[in-house]
Amino acid sequence: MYFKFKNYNIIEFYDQSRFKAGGCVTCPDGKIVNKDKTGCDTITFSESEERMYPPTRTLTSASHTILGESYGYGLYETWESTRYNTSSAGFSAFNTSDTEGYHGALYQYNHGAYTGNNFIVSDYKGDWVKIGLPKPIKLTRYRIYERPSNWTRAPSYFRIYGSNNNKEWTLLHDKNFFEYYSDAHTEGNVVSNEYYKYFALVVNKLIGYDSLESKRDAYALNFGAWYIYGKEQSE
Ligand SMILES: [Ca+2]
Repeated sequence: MYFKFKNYNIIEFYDQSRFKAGGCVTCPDGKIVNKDKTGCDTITFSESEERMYPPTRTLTSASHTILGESYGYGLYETWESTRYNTSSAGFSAFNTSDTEGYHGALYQYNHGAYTGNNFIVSDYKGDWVKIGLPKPIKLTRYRIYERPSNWTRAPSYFRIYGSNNNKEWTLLHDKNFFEYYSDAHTEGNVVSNEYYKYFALVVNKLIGYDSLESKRDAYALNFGAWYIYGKEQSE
């Protein structure tokens, strides 16, 4: 990783207050410095306010560039484990005018419980949606909205993972109980000290698993929207 802070560059990043600095006007290259207590200067570490990613909910394809926004501009990439059809692929979870949203392949779930073999990390199975952001963020919270006409197919028990290489994943959130609010969303806060460029949502059980009504319809993952909130590092 490489960061630039004021008049010198951060070569290695140990935690939020310790860095190895190089290319500095007044510091020797390779010196380890502290955020507020340094031998040469004070590094001001800052991060943005919590913001929504992507900044506009207008993704129309698996590789979509957002321009003209004050933050979060650049390339957004999405992937999905299975899909019902091309218009309901992973990107549609990030397009709010499309209430149908992401729709996985049929019969991957039985009465809301996952029966397939897809995963992000092998100890937790489920259909999944992944997104790659232009810049890493520290995930702070999320919201997931049902598709109004197919609410029993929305995520109920799920995990959220983060990655910086789209290969190795860190578990950030594990929701293992049913919780939906009256305006058809579930949400949660996430405590994470790391910045990640990729996020994955893996769904093991659908609302229909706990619902007495329309339980039989819960045989595919389908939801309207996934909102991601986080903070990015300021330069
Ligand atoms: Ca949508």
